Formats: sequence, structure tokens, C-alpha cells
Amino acid sequence: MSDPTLPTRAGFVALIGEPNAGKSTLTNRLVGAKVSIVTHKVQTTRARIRGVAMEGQAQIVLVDTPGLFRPRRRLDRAMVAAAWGGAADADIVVLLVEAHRGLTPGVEAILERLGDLRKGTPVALAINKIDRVKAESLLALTEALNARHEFERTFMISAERGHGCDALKAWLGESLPEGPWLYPEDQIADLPLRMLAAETTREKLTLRLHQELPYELTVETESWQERDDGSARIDQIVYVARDGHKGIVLGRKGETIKAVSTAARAELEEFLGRRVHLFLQVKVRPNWLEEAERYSEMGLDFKDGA
Ligand SMILES: Nc1nc2c(ncn2[C@@H]2O[C@H](COP(=O)(O)OP(=O)(O)OP(=O)(O)O)[C@@H](O)[C@H]2O)c(=O)[nH]1
Ligand SMILES: [Mg+2]
Repeated sequence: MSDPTLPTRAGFVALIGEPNAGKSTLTNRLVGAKVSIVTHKVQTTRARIRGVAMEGQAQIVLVDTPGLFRPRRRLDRAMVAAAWGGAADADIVVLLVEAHRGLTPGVEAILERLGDLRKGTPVALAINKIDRVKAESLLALTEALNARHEFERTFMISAERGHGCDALKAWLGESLPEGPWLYPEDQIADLPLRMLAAETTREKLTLRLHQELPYELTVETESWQERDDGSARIDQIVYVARDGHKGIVLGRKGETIKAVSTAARAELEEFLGRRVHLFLQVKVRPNWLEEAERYSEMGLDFKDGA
């Protein structure tokens, strides 16, 4: 695969799209490891998450972004700003559209803003979740989307199953600018471990809790201690905004938080390749959605939410 006579290439590829389009799934698929959390709920990703993939002599830095939607609250605005910021800084942008949902008003709104990108930024279209539709429907959707924007390329993919992902990756590799790699060859993520650990816990919480609650909580790693026996002790705080939410997160007799902790610990142990002791504490903090420090912990710019 890797041909040392070829020039090295490297650059940033921003994956953008509506919430739930499959951006994080595609990031993980292309990296070949889980670097970004995935759930069936919208607005899972809150900040830009970088994953690094190699394709021959090209280093593709994937920038997974929060979903694009019409923001109403401060956190929404900061997330959407982070997503467009990722697109603005990228060498290549890939717009993900869900095959079964097609050209939604949300996609229309994104298409309208593609013109604001730096002139000359190639934008590719990836129609995702093709496993959910009949192949016949894809041609019409491709035409409708390409009539709205002149995409550099169109790919039909299933990020979850892998269909079409090799072709997309190959194209990204050959389309990035020549230049030295941006990360060591064996690095796959660019997220501080304490943040990755917090995201893992947030994923497990999101998977278990009711629709509205995940939005109202955030997880922070408070301390990380390396122990002499090679294990790590990780202490995290789950901030919720309302008193009533604390009980929901804890669950009956602490069942929910215990299950979340077990699942998060198992995943962290696998990722780190060593034992982890994970301690979760739930705190009610009514105003956390308006606190600058919570945003910097999430990797967001508080001012963007103003
Ligand atoms: N059937 C099918 N489901 C998919 C595919 N790709 C992603 N999904 C599912 O779609 C849901 C959302 O995936 P994510 O990767 O979290 O989507 P996202 O675009 O990162 O979402 P946000 O971070 O909320 O903006 C998850 O349940 C995935 O398993 C696919 O190719 N086919
Ligand atoms: Mg995501």
C-alpha cells in the first residue's frame, strides 16, 4: 500500500452534516478505531474530534464535528460554530447526507452555507446509510443534491457496514495537498485522554437515559492518577442541571450509574490496554450550561454561544 517513492500528503478533512448523519461512525471507520462517541440520539458529538487515518503515503486528519442544525441555546450555538469552524479550516469538506431522509430542510440550510467556505475548498458528498434504502432511490437523490451544489465527488457509503468507505478514503488520500505528516504515524486520536475518558462515560450515559436528559448533562474528568501497579484511577463528575435528574442518572439503588460505570470502564480498559478504576460522582449544577469553564472542558468556545 505505502509507496515510499510517492510524496507524502497530509491535511484536514472535515465531516459535516445534520445531527445523526453518521459523522462519528465514519470517523471511526476511516481511522479503524473508536476515537469519537456514537449513539442513536442526535447531538452526540459536541466539539471537534480529530482522528488520524493513513492511506498509503497520505495522512488524513479527520475532523468529526457536531451536527449542524438551527441553534437555539448557548450550547447549540457553540456546537454549530465549532462545526462550521472545522469546515472553514479544512483542506477538504465531506458533507454527509442520510440516504433514507434525503434532502431535508436541514440539509437545504447546510447547502446554502457551503458557498461561505474558503474559495476552492473541495466539497465531496457522502450519501450515508445506503444499507437502509433501495439502490434505485440513490440516483435521484444524487442528482437532486448535485443540482444544489457542485460537489467534487459523490460517494455512496454505509459508514456502519463499510460499503464505499475504501473508495472515499482513497480519494481523500490522493486529494490532500503534498506535505509532511502532521502527526506521528502511529497516532490515531488527538484528544487528551482525560477528555476521551469523559466522552466514553457520556456515551454510556446517553445510551441509557431518556431523550432530553443527555443534553442537560456533561461529564468531566476531575483527576487521573497513575498507580504503581500499572492501572489508572480516574475520577469523573457528571454534572446535571436539575435536582430531579440526579436521581435519574443514579437510577434505582444506583443501578444506572453502576451500569454506566462498568461499561465505560470496560471500554477504557480496552482502549488503554490496562486496568482502570473509574469513580463517578453526580453533581447538580443548575447553571452549568452557562458556565465558561464547562465549555472549555468540552473543547468549545464559550463566546461562540453568545
Ligand atoms: N443503518 C446505518 N446506520 C448508521 C450508519 N452510519 C451511522 N449509523 C447510525 O446512525 C446513528 C448516528 O451515528 P453517529 O455517528 O453518532 O452520527 P453523528 O453524525 O456523529 O451524530 P451527532 O454527533 O449527533 O451529530 C448511530 O446509531 C449509528 O449507528 C450506516 O451506514 N447505516
Ligand atoms: Mg457525532
